[in-house]
Amino acid sequence: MRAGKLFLVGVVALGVFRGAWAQRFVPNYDESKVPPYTLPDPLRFADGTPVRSAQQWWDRRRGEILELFRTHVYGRSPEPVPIRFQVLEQSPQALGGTAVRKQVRVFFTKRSQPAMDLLIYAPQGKSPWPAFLALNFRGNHAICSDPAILLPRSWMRSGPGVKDHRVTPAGRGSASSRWPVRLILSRGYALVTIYYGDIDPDYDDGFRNGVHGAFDPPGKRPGDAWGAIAAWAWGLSRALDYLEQEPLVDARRVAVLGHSRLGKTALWAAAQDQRFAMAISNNSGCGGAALSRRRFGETLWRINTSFPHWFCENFKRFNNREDQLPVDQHMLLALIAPRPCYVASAQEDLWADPRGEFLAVKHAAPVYSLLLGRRVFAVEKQPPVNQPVMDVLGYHIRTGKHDLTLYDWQQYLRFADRYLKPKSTPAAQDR
Ligand code: GTR
Repeated sequence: MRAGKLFLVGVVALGVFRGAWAQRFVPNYDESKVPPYTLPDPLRFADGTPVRSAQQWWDRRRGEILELFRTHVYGRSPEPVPIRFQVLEQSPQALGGTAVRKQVRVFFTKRSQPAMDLLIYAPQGKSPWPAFLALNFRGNHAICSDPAILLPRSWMRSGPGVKDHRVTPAGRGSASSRWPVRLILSRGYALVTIYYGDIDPDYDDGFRNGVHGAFDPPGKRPGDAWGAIAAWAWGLSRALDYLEQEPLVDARRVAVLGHSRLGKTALWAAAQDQRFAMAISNNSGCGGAALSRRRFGETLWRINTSFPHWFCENFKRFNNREDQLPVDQHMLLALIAPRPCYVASAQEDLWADPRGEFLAVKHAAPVYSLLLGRRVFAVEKQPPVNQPVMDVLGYHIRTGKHDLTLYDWQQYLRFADRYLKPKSTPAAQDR
């Protein structure tokens, strides 16, 4: 008993100490203090020889880079599993008779837990529709005030309408500013969203709950075991498995989108799963679109200290040793090539290093150019605020804070109009 108590006190003290330590971190926001760095070249094999053709990229280099991210950054996910699903609810006359709504529970195993609830809104009329697939932070019911949306049953961190980590109806519509549902539908897209905590609750529990608990073999976790970001990304791929059998959605025209930690997740999902036709990273920052070597704003040490469960254990070896990493985040974007990929920053979101996000796009561009046989994203300087650049790689920095806004969505819809609408799917044609 005594030893147990002592242990508990120790663990709590350690937690407090770690928290205080993390708080003392002073981020660098001064461009002149960004250390000099050399990025690894996505178009050179591990042995230093150049990648000369698209064929060589597909045959060897892409696989090498994917392995490096699995081993050192996000960890290795389990193989896909056959999913089961149950349609929980549907209505052909949702949102005041303007939309089709469907809610589907997807199970990863033969058991009832863990399971994720997909909320699908589609325009009325002739399906299948191209779609945005996006995880959400606060529950499906928070994206819109539609009273028919089922409440999540999973653990949720404190916030509007959450009591003792359980969701109450008070949270309905509380995140609706991030989800312009009617606009998305009016433009001819479906929206599919899932509460990310259904896949894996976002706290450091030693990987016991969520899909980790269901799929991790017993015993000590290896250094490259999947972290939470990899788990959420794996869940997105299982959602796409479901969408392949969903008549409302054209699974060959799905853009995977995410904000912040879920932007990191969207990128890793698209990098691994080439069925995603498009990737959209909104303010994803460190471990997402931002170059780690710049150490501007959030650094690897800081992210691995504040969120020890997000990446694989091996990633922590690169805390304050960014130059030793065999990859940087431009190579994550390169893994998505030649599929359309859009990265968005916000001017006041220095923590996420807007310039580092832009530079990752720029340094991924040579891979796109090689695969598409033309110069892609010929942009030398970071564009001014609110002036998006849209090639098959897209980028904008908008005014304002870390958030997913209507302005962001308006650009994503334009981008999707170019690349996800029939007659204009260059990625599909080029491949
Ligand atoms: C921050 C974290 C960022 C970003 C953000 C979010 O605390 O430092 O990397 O992921 O959370 O997801 O909201």
